[in-house]
Amino acid sequence: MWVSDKSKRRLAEAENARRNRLEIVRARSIGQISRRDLLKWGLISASGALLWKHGLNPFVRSAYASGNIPTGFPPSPLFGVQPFSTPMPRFDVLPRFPVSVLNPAPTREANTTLQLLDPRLPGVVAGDQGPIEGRPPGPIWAHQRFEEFFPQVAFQVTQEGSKTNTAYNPGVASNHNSGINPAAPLPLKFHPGFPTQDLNSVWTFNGTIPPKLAQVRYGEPVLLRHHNRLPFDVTQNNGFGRHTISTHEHNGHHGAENDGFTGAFFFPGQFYDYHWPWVLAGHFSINTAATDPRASTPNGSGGRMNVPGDWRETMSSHWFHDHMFEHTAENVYKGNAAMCNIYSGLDRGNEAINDGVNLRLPSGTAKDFGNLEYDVNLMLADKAFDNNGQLVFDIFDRDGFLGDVVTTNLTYKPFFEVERRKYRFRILNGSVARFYKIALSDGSPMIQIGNDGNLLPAPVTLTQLDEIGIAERYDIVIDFSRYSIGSRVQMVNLAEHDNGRLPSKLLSIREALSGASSDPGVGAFLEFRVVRNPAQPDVSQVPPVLIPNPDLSQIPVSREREFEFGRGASQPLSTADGSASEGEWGVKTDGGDMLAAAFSRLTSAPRFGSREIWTLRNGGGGWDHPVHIHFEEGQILSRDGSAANVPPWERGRKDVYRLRPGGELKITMQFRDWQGMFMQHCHNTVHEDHAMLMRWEIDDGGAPFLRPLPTPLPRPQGVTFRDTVVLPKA
Ligand SMILES: [Cu+2]
Repeated sequence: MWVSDKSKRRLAEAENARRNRLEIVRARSIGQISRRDLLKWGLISASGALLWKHGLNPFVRSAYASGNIPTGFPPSPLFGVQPFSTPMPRFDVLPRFPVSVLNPAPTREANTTLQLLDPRLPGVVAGDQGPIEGRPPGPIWAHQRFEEFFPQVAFQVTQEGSKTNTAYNPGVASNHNSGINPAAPLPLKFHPGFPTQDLNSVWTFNGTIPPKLAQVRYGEPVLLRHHNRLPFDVTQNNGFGRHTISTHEHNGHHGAENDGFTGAFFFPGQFYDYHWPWVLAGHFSINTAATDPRASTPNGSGGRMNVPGDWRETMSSHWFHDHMFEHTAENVYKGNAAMCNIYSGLDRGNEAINDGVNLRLPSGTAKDFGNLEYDVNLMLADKAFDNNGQLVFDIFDRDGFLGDVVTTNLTYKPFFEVERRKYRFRILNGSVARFYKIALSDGSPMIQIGNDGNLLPAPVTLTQLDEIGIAERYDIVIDFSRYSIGSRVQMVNLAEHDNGRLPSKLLSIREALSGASSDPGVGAFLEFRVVRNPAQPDVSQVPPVLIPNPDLSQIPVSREREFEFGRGASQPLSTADGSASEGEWGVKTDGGDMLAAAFSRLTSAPRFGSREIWTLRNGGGGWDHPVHIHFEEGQILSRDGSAANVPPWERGRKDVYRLRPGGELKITMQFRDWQGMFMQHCHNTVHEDHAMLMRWEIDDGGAPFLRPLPTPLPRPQGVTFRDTVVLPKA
């Protein structure tokens, strides 16, 4: 490509600006400077935009000719790599261990055994000691009903810097993984033609790629022991990422001590035990005698075991990721993201068992449950790289960071070999701020069967999916039997961004494939190659009825609340102890002030066992917010005032609610089974970090809970607690 001298000069300027800018990003990421400092120095505006000063703003659109979006950096190098030149790795299945492998054994209350602390930790001097587990101590943070739901399966994972994967387990034979030999060591690269990531450029589960998959089933409680092996020294982060973490099982219906509360983070050298009981919502109030065969779980030998709870609350596709206060975007982007498939009698991951309950969705037949041959996890995430090919992130785009390299399962533009039959794809938008609108390159149909954790009441056939918001999951079925062997068809992104606030334009398939978009995230990002007929006939089904919604009409509504998500937030609380954030994005509750996040502030306290209606309103038309409410999925009652505006693919249970520009949603949810402090926030994680997040809690269901709950303040020497500030209408 011919580049003029002027363009070269401007690219050099941009590279220089990038370096200056990254110095500030780095200083901010390790707590050396605050937003207030940046305001004082005149480097950012009150709205959070980095000002054009001292060469700090490298984004000069015209410098890059076409093909750049505001990553905040010059275009990412692609090292001459061609699209669709490498296979897409399937997720790396986490081994399921007996709990007896955990040493020390898990405990109901946090394990406060002391260890010597590393003096590189913040606020630590040689000789200091601190607890081995980072979970806040005492009865309020004990695992609820631990003995009743004593874990039967253990996952043991680390968070650590980039290393080569020598234990890859895709869970399928290599002919179902595009021929990848799992025994071959897998260095941490986003494409075999890209450079290996430096130790502290990428921090993933177990330090490796592909992303990890946990396979669980209802009625089988799990203990996930998460070891923090990130650098003790907070400055060892290659420019972004915070070494403290809190792991959120996204939409888990678990006690809050296991929810990855943003203020319950833990330090390098510590572990945190997350207890996931895997009960159906309504466990203690509906179908308590477990007589309904639809509320059930695979028994391991082709049959079912009934479980209590409401079968219409059965969930299928989760993910888990970091929730560190003010640093979630950096940490998730840096690699803290995994998926979790939940199996049940209805959705057991076996397409052959014909028992009148099993929906027989595409999966496989060899195992009782959890077959992955035709049930494929896809994680979409846009990334950006510096001149050396190392992952970079820019916290100064407060609209929302956008990468210019779209990856699937952390691989740049891969291909995936398929058979002529039906496949299920569990698609996760694991990006920071990017929405995707997915179509197939030939315009042929896909069948959407799930939205977020839940299967829909009925499948929906679409030639273009809706824009999938950040953290949303769309489960779809594609039938490749319509193609001949040798055919290729691509998954295409039609949603063009020119900033992180929302998609700027939706393109036709032809436009998206033409390469004319200024957004390199647009176009084909994954290629399916139809390589053979299936060895066995495809016996999978997509039944016309999947999982209907629970009927809540007989359950009284105890309270209605209103939340407005917008810009111009204020922070009345001190930020000195780290529990309150500055930031322009905020949440206005029940007509009060637009407030920036503080995890020491209780905004709403629904009553244990109650049902409420929440209105979620977008305070502006110039942005979209995918709002995530933790703990129980909800039903959308209306969109912009009318139930008719709720599209068929949003009529199941949801945990992320796209507000759409200027939009308003009414949702209803229940507050059952478990207690503690939870959150509601925008899942554009830049908005979340700056500071569109609020704490709510269920605290009146009896001992040991208190109203309000004390706020944890983690330190390496141990978690202390402070008083909680309660909003008057909470
Ligand atoms: Cu947002």
